[in-house]
Parts: sequence; structure tokens; C-alpha cells
Amino acid sequence: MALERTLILAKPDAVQRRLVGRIVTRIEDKGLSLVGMKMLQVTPELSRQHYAEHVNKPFYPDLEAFITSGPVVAMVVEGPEAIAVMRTLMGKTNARESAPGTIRGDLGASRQMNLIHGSDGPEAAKREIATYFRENELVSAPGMLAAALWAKEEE
Ligand code: IDP
Ligand code: MG
Repeated sequence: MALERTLILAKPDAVQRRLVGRIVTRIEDKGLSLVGMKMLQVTPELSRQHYAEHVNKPFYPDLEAFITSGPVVAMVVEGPEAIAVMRTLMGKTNARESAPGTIRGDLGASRQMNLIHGSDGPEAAKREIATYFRENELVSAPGMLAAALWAKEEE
């Protein structure tokens, strides 16, 4: 197992609906750590970089209009298997199909306005973290609570 980092966005719908605090609370309640956080406006250029895999899909123009419609809160989240843990915590892409108990399942009812982005694998996480953050913007707090959250061999 491995201590991983993943790129999370509270999307413009989450900011507009004042749900950022509740999303951050769910991440922290899970025992994951915030190692970077900032509010920013996604530009069309940044959207095309972030969503490179989707740029040629029919829904991309709508996705770009949505993700650039207002500020987002970008976070780097760290923990054992943080990438998969966050994908589970987020729920399925279509919030209507997301299980209750997940962020999307509890807080949304849209396939597009689904509140949160999370990297879908180690390569994407590396690329997306570098897209949003400089190395000196990421700060690991000493893991004083780690001994209560997971076993050493799980790091
Ligand atoms: P993910 O965010 O769960 O990884 P992706 O398939 O990577 O889902 O899609 C990226 C984002 O594009 C979604 O979170 C959602 O906001 C939007 N999206 C995905 N599929 C559709 C679609 O079919 N129509 C409109 N928007 C979509
Ligand atoms: Mg994705």
C-alpha cells in the first residue's frame, strides 16, 4: 500500500451552493490530509489542459462552460490509497446514480454538476497536481495522528 496524493476540485456548483465546507469536512472526517488548497477561476485553456481526455467528446463544450462558470477550490489530498478512497467517497459520475453516503449521492442530482472532481489514477493525479499547484504550494503537516488513523504498513 502507499501514501498517495490526489487532485480534488470543489467545482463551481459546490462553491455557488456553499457546499465547500461540507465537502472538506467529509474528506477530513475520512482521515485524509489536505496538503494544498486554493481558490481559483478555471480558464478555457486550463479546462482544456485538465480535461484533455474529454476535449473531443460531444459534451466537452458544456463541460468547459460549466467548469469556467465560477471559481473552484482546488485541493491536494493525501493518505493511504487516497486516489481510490476519494473516488469511492465521491460516488459515480452521474450524481443520480451515486449511492447515498457518497458526496455526489448525498448532495447532487446531475451528471454534469456533480460537485467534485477527483483524479482517476496515479498518472492523472501526478499530471493534475502539477497543473494546479507548484511544489512549494504543497505542505505536509507532520502526521501526529497517523498512528491513530492507520497501521504503519498501510502507508
Ligand atoms: P469523473 O468526474 O467522475 O471522473 P469523467 O467521465 O472524467 O467523470 O467526466 C468529467 C466530467 O465531465 C464529469 O465529472 C462531469 O462533470 C462531466 N460529464 C461527464 N460525462 C458527461 C456527459 O455525458 N454529459 C455532460 N457532462 C458530462
Ligand atoms: Mg474523470
